[in-house]
Amino acid sequence: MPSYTAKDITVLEGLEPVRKRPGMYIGGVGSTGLHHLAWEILDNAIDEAMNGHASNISATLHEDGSSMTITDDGRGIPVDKHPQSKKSALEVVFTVLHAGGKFEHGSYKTAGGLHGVGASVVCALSKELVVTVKRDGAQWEQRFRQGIPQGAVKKLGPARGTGTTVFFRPDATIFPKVEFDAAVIRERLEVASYLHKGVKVVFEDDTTKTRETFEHADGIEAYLKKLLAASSLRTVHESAFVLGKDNGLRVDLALQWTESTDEQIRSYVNGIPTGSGGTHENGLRAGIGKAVRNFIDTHSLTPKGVTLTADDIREGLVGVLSIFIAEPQFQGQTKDRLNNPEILSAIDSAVRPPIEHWLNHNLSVAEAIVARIILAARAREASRAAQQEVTRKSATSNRLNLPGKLSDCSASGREDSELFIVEGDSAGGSAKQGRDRGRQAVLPLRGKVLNVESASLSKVLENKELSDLVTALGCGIGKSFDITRLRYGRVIILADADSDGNHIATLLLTFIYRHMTPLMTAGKVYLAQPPLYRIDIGKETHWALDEGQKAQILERHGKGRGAPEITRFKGLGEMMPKVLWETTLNPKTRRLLRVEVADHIMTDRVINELMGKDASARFRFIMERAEEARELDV
Ligand code: 0RA
Repeated sequence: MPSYTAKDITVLEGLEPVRKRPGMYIGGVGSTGLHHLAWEILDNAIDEAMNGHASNISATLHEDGSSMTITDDGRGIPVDKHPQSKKSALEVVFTVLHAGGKFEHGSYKTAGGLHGVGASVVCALSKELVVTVKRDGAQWEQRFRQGIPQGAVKKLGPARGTGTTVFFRPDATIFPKVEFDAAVIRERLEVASYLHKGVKVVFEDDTTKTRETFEHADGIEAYLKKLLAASSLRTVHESAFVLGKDNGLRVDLALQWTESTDEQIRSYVNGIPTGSGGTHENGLRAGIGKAVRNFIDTHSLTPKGVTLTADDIREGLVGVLSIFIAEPQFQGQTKDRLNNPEILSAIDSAVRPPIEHWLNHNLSVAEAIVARIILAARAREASRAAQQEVTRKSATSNRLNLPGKLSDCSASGREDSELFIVEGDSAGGSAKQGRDRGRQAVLPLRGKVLNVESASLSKVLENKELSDLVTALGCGIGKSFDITRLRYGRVIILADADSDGNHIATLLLTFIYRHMTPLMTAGKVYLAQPPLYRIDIGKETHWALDEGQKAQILERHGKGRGAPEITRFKGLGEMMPKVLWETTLNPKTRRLLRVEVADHIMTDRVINELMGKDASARFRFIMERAEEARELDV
């Protein structure tokens, strides 16, 4: 490696544009932009480690929550004078936009972050930034404010070893909120320790006085293990497929087939989490598909009469993919989908031969995987007929096929229409009378809703309550689910505020999550919030959703106004239609919880574990979901 000194750094431009238009450089001045500052400094430290010069990184979130220090034990940023500008290299790195080794040929390779390139942006947007370097037998320091050096780099005294420490405090005149989120930082550091195996990453959170060390010799293989353990999914084979490649393009991959019915791949580009459908993920899918198909064809393993689709091959697959490329381009609403077209075939051809090789050299593993794939194909073919039947019945055009119990609304099919799924006939009756007939439809559910977690799809479709629901929604089910045919803008579960009600809501949520996932991920599913108490104080009536609200209302309104009268509702069925309208149905006064799926792997775990036999556990599940759900004032 050629020696790298200050003369290798190209001078580009000053920092005024960064302070004028911070969004151009960090994507905005909200929380994401604020954390971007930390990622820039962290990436520089990680680069130093990736290039084999550092093995320890530590990040400290200081007690104030709005300043950080990031340290690495790498070579230390050069402090010698730049021949043209007469400034230290350190100063150039922190005050000149785009200064850094990355764009220079022959200096050193960086696959990951920007190695100094983003440092000046962080400096420009920090009220205070202090760099401390240990190298050449001494400790050096330079201080900056809003990107302006407060003097030259100075020698503090003799020191052993090498390394770089950057303290920075984001500028409150740029960022409306300067507090970092410790959980976000922790997650990024933990993932970094998996994606860069062997690097020891320490997180010191002085806001809570806690300290954690992340270090994984097995890299993303360990990451996959952790994800699988957390999800409690059963695996189809013992050890994962693991690939670590670095010839021009660095690719790390760990794959394992499980009994899950979905495919879950986490992907990263340059250590940054990426969304589904990027060119790297598509390349991976193509590569896996071709490798497995080749193996199956070579060994003539397809049974007569079965056709294997790409989805069958990847059903149950859980994996982590991490790649490092020079100039990633991102697309999509949240800019998290990789868009570099050349990456598709590059990843495809990087993963296909090794996967095929692995299958051929681990025949018992391959056999288990192929059996899993054939099972997926058979299950799909067996359920297709049943699915088509239900889908046919639920065709939007054919209102005659709607379930008899459904009280439809005249606006069905419109975005502002709502379907209330109501537990029990008497509650269903109140809802029917109390609703806005124009916009609100009611489907009462009578019998037990089947626990779909332990039932096959054909059993699910035999269940009257669930098949009525499928028909009312109009989208079909499973792989033929088509959200564009949804007959209502919102689907609202209305169940009693007791443990039975929670149980039913949980069963319904599980059913929707398992067989109509897009309905949930599109944010169409809500939980109604019927009150548990009516509190009459003088002439005023208040409603409370729970004990906490009851106490609050009594505290706020009950003082010195005679004895309040408190009624606890035994169930929705007891509520007069007018009361149900006022408290729970009327969009102007009600509250709804939107059910959101934050993480498919964790949701799988929660459902697998809690939909077992333990009723109290089910109860907890729904309570947790409700807390995660975002509160809406609609
Ligand atoms: C360029 C050259 C050299 C070190 C670095 C950059 C460097 C940058 C950062 C940013 C955070 N930590 C860092 N550590 C090192 C050194 C070249 C040499 O010593 O030959």
